[in-house]
Amino acid sequence: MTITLYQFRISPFCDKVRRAMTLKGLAWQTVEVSLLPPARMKAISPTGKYPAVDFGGQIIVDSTDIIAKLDSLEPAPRLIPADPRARADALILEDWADESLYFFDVTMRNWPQNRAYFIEDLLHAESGIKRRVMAAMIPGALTKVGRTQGLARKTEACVIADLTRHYDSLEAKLQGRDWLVGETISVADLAVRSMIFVIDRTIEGLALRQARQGLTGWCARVDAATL
Ligand SMILES: N[C@@H](CCC(=O)N[C@@H](CS)C(=O)NCC(=O)O)C(=O)O
Repeated sequence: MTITLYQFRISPFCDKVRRAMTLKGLAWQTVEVSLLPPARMKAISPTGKYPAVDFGGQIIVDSTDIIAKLDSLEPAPRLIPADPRARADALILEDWADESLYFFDVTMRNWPQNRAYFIEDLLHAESGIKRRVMAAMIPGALTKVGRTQGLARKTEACVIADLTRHYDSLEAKLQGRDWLVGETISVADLAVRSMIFVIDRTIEGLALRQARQGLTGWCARVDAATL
């Protein structure tokens, strides 16, 4: 079966799916999606969000659903734990990464001191007039997303304090353990690592992560298994 990943390369949700497929030893092809024109974004994914994966004609949208499909397609190694309590912990952590940590990416990468890097990451596949239009649009569009969710309404100091608390929680959770849930790598590790990967591309996020030994060691462990 041919597997095609439709992606924005820099999206942490797409990174999560790529890591899952690598871990499972699957082969896939990649199609980079353009942000313009907006109508085209719904050509493959009805929600206009990516990743979307075409599994031999069956399109699945949303990294959580894609990972469930990958577990049924190639059960080893299993990413969604079989044990009900471990499964609950892994899925709750995945959702926390996707719905909370993600907004630190959206908010902090859009701060003026981090923006040039962000625009470069987002627009790596674009050129010419399309690139210039998008570079002008992106900061405003992301500010709107971040303010609607709420995090981008906070001061930089408050956002950094919130991220510090989250990273302290992860550091404590990882003390004496290799993985976030149970004894093996799971979807929780992939989801959280993918978010930290993009938050690392901010000056403040990188400094907070590098100051935590357990978290940094775990990042290297997840990368060794999934990149
Ligand atoms: N819950 C979705 C979130 C995917 C998502 O938000 N992707 C962003 C890129 S990081 C996107 O496609 N945004 C385009 C849009 O919102 O129109 C998942 O896990 O796949």
